[in-house]
Amino acid sequence: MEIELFECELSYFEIVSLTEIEWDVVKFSFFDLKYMFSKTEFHVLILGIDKAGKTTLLEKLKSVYSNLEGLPPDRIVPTVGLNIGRIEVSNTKLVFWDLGGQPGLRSIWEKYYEEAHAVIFVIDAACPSRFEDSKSALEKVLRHEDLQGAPLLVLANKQDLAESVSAEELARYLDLKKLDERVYMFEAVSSYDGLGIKEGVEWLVEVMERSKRTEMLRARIGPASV
Ligand SMILES: Nc1nc2c(ncn2[C@@H]2O[C@H](COP(=O)(O)OP(=O)(O)OP(=O)(O)O)[C@@H](O)[C@H]2O)c(=O)[nH]1
Ligand SMILES: [Mg+2]
Repeated sequence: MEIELFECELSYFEIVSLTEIEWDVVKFSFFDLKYMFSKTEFHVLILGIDKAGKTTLLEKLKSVYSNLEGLPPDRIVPTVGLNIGRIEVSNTKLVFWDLGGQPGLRSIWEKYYEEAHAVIFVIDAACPSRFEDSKSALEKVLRHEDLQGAPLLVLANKQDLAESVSAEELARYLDLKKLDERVYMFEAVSSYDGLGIKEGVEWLVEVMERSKRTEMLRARIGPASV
C-alpha cells in the first residue's frame, strides 16, 4: 500500500472522490509512514519511598542528556504531584514520570502503571533503617498486574556517601521473590555526581526496545505510537 502511495499522484478531484475504504488505506499508510520516521518514545516511571532521591535523579538526568541545566539539589522540594522530564538517548525519546514517595502519596502511583514501559525504583543506599519500607513498597509495585513484564531498574542511590551499601549488598538485602520472569538490574548511582546514571539509562533503553511489554503497549495504542 505504501508503495502505491509513492508511485501515484492523486489529483484534487481524485482525493475528494475517494471512497471510505480508499480513505482508510490512505490514512493507514500515512500513519505507517509517520511511525517509520518518528522516534520511539518510552514512558519510564520513577518510584521509591520519600527522600530516596527520585527528583534529584530526574534533574541530573536532564542535565546529563540535554542542554537544560537541571535544578540544583538545594532547590528541590518533596514531590506532591508529578514531575515530568523528557530526554533523548540516541534515537529514542524517554519521558520520565517522577511521583512523590511519602506514604500518603504512594496510592497515586498505580494510576500511571498501565502506560509505563519500565520502572526505575530508587533507594537511599545510605539509610539501612528504611530498607524494609523500600522493600515492601517495591514488592507491592511488582505484584501489581498493570505492570506485568515491565523491566525494572533498581538504583542504589547516594553512592557519594561513605556509609552507602553497594548494589550487590542492597540486592541481597531486598531478596526479592517476584523477580523471576522480569528483566531487572541493580545499579549503584549518585544523583549528585552522576555516577552510574548513564549505564542504568542505556541498559533500560536496550531492554525496553526488545521487551514484550513494549510490544504489548504498541499493539494496544496502535501503529502511530509506541
Ligand atoms: N548525598 C546525596 N544526597 C542525595 C542524593 N540524591 C538525593 N539526595 C538528597 O536526598 C534528599 C531527598 O531528595 P529528593 O530528590 O527530594 O527525594 P525524592 O525521592 O524525590 O523524595 P519525595 O519527592 O518526597 O518522594 C535531598 O536532601 C537530596 O539532596 C545523592 O545522590 N547523594
Ligand atoms: Mg521528589
